[in-house]
Amino acid sequence: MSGFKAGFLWGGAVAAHQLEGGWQEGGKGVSVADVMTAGAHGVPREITDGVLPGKNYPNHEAIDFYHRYKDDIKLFAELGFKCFRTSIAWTRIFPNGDEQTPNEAGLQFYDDLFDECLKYGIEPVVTLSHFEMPYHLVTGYGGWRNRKLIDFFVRFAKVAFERYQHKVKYWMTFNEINNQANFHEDFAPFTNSGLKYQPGEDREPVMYQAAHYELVASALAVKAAREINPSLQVGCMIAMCPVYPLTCAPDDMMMAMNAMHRRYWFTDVHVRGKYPQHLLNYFARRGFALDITDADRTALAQGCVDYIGFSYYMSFATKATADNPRFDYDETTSLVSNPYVQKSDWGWQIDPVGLRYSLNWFWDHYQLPLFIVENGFGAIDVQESDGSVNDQYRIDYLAAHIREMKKAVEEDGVDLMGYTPWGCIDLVSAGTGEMKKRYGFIYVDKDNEGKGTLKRSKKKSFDWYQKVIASNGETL
Ligand code: P53
Repeated sequence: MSGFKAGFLWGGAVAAHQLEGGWQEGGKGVSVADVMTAGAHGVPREITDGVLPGKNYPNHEAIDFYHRYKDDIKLFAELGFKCFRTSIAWTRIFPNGDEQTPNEAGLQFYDDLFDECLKYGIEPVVTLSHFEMPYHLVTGYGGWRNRKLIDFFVRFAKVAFERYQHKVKYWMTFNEINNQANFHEDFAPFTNSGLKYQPGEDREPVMYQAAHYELVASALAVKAAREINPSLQVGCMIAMCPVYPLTCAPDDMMMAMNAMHRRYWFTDVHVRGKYPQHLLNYFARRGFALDITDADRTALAQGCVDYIGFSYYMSFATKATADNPRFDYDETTSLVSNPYVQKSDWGWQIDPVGLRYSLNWFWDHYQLPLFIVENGFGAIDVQESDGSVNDQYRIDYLAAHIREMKKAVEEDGVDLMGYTPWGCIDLVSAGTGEMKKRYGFIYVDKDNEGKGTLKRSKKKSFDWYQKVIASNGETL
């Protein structure tokens, strides 16, 4: 007997900008993903001033899911998916983000896409904002540093809830909202919040302000969803990389605790509807004067999420240093390598036990249903001359994580709703813009330079995952 509950949501996850392509079709506007070039491991993606000639923008075509979704969903059905997590490209619905009325062609595209899923009994799970906000909101408003974005997002969310309420039950507001805790790099502030910093600008308070507006917008969206249709379930989406102390030295433990505070306070606000005191004290100590109103506090309290969606790829480690007596966490300098785990080719620390730990951490803190909406192994696949891809390493990674997830459910008693491995079909990497960092059960013939037939084929992991789902996680 499997410990996974009846109706456990086995599936796969993607995001619109990473697979759809069709960046100018159906009236779609330019998104932040459309102005990011391809990078590589150690080579950041360039964020250009608009779309410039001669640059390689991998998201413009991606894997052309926009035209091929029917065939791809057929393959998902063959895998036995119970659900399919994708996002709605905000720019298909509101091309510039600040329009009063939505773009009907964009709305129709997602009607057709969700219908295609439902035809096979696959339940769509939808993220509203997954690293693809309208670029116009960056150039015209400064991104989420501007309070006006709350209204634009809530308008978008309401349109989506109203239109798809009978097709989509499970929603998430902001993908990996806490990535921007890494505010010294340009990637997360831009993809999360459309933030571009001035040279020399104090980045940290800007990040907190943007995150605050997003949390208010998220809470208002949750409230709106309940008013539109009480059966809708709206979750948050957190990037979970648990931060371990490098040693059991008490100061290392304090450093790890503070790192967890700085990365996961977002969850506190989403779930409990208010800021944790440690963060308010930190704002006071640093002299951050943020625009947080009484109306915002009321909104946060009235818009607590129904479940916690999270991604899990890796764990982090940290240690205290003599020059940091307050244990302040800075994601670009505070992390150290964990000597007990292996790393992927992209330096991500592989740690299946960390998934069990993370499930327990969330459950102990919040007692809300949990949904693992991303997990996976980005790797270089080799297609043999007969077209096959022997991705045993991916099977090993996923099986090890599912084993730990099972212990969290069966032995530790966490309430887990489902599991959707990332990039179930190969797609454009968010972090690097590469095609060669692959996650899929389905291989897509396309390379980093954008060349290839886009033909789909099944990898070895396809048959494996099909059996995992069919056995409700018993056959690994
Ligand atoms: P890529 C960083 C750390 C953890 C998850 O990532 C992250 C990131 C951002 O790179 O992103 C999530 O494609 C994200 C997806 C993304 C996936 O993880 O960089 O929600 O959009 O594709 C994997 O290998």
